[in-house]
Amino acid sequence: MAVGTGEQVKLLGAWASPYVARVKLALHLKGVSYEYMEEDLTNKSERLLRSNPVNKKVPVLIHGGKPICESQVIVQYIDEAFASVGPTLLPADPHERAVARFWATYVDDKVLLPWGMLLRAKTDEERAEWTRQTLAAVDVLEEGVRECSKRKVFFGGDDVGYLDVLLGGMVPWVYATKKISGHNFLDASKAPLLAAWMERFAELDGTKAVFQDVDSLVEYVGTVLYGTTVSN
Ligand SMILES: N[C@@H](CCC(=O)N[C@@H](CS)C(=O)NCC(=O)O)C(=O)O
Repeated sequence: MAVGTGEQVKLLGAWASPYVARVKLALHLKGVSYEYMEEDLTNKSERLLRSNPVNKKVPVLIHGGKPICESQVIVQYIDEAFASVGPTLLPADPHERAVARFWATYVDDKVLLPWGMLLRAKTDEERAEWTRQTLAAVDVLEEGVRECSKRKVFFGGDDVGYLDVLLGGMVPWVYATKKISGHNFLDASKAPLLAAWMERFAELDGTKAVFQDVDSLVEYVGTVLYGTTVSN
């Protein structure tokens, strides 16, 4: 049962997914209980195909039998549907809300995309190019979030907010990527604000319950993305 509504909440996910992790983070931070259903993405269930017929991807949140797709949309939905419980994730001010959404979209389009390609790269040239693009995007992100964070503890202010949750899904992947490629994308010398934020975020009780084991992610990249084992 979900806190505050009485309607059942189900999450279709895949354990390694940073997009699924952000939805779990939002549910945990809000204190919404839910049933988690792991999908085999090589053999998608009827439930997934029926719930997300357009993209056929996880995460999908099913609330009271109705599916909601796309992690950013889901996190916003959780904030609105469970407004009476837990912290409010999106800022109250419309402009601040728009800025948080802007950077969330930037993270997906400009940071996660080349990062994912880097982890799938087959040649050194490809790897170098995707690394360059990811590092360039992180540079822009560091400056952008510096503007909107107003020197508060989290991007949401004194408490975790929308952008924290969206970036938070990447945290275990930052550590896994470092083990795999040697690159720490949120290195304190290059992205001091993001690096300090990551340490604070990783220390929260709610995040530890959600974060994937880093060595399992490293193994996942070797066996699932490459089809071989990566030594770390
Ligand atoms: N934009 C989507 C991306 C979700 C996504 O890429 N999910 C991956 C797992 S990390 C997936 O379901 N892949 C299955 C497929 O592409 O067939 C979101 O934010 O929810």
